[in-house]
Amino acid sequence: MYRLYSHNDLDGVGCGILARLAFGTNVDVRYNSVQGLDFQIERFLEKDRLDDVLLITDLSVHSENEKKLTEFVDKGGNVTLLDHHKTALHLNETSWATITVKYEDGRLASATSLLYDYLLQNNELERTQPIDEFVELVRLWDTWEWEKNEALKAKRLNDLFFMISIDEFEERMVKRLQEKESFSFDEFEEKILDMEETKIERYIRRKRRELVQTFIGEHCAGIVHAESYHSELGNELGKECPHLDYIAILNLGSKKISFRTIHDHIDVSEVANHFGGGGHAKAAGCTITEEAYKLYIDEPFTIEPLRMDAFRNQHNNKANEAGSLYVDHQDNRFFIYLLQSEKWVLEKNQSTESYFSSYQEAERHIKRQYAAWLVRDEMYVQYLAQAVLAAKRSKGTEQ
Ligand SMILES: [Mn+2]
Repeated sequence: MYRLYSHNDLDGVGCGILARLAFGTNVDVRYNSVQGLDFQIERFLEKDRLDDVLLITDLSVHSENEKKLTEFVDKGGNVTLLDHHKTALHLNETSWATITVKYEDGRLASATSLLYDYLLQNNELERTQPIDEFVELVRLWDTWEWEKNEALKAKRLNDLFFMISIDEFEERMVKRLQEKESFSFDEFEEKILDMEETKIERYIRRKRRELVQTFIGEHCAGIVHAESYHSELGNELGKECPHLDYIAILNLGSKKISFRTIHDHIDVSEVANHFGGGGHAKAAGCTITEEAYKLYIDEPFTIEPLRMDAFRNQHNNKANEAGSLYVDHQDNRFFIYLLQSEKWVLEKNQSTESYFSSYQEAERHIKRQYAAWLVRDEMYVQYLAQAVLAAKRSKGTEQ
């Protein structure tokens, strides 16, 4: 009997699907959370199943289980662990684990792609076009390579994974990979994926209007309360407001904060760490401690949401050398214009505040310090007319 213990995300379940294709009913597949695997392994080892073939994918074991698995293998047990997480690299020292973060050609590995290679090498599975495509989509998703390759199909595969149960997903995929000549979504799936996409877009637009910004420590943080779609929200809000160092997404029900950043120079795992949490450089989380409650909920509670830049302007556009006008909640007016090559002037209420070598730097400054937004054309025209008039009048009094 084969046993596959894998992760309960798309990459982990991708491994389950490949195992199903290779071993049919002769495999017992269990999906675990990161914390759940060690418990599952302990139960397996207690039964001392020397006839079984144990495969562990997309997860790693703690040091005590590492020791126990080595003992189990030494007395004849059959164990293979395949993973691609950097944190598991030390397991390469054992005889039963292979951790591959990157392929030789530079592509990042995923558990599903590693298990596919393994099954092909051991002649447990035959290479086919649809399986190739499916494995590549899972790999693109799990390694985030889909973003730069704009492989939307990979994102949609993961969306589908979350919309139906794991059992149904597994069943649908196994059937498709056995029967079809290429991998695609069926009509029903396309329909619900389109609906889901629209729903996410609307959700993000609504949440954008609730976004507030404040300085927490050295960082300029965007704060939003949301229960769902944290990855999409963090990504979209981050891209729309690149002056924010990171986005903190709060869920009061679960008492959790998710941190997301689009910037390479920000490490949100350090932010999460400060409150006893952890994660990756671009995505991390923690529970809402008393300190975090004060900083992310209590103090920002009275801050007005960050307004959006006017987007249908003909005249008041960004990086306009003749000038762009912004305001803030205190009704301060900010005017940015080009004085000479690489010298942009920032005026606050018509007196020069500072100089910047690029428009982007000037805008970043007023957005971070004042949460200012680009105003609509009407206000821009009014502002310029008043400035012209004021100049004429002051000239008139001189004469
Ligand atoms: Mn993975």
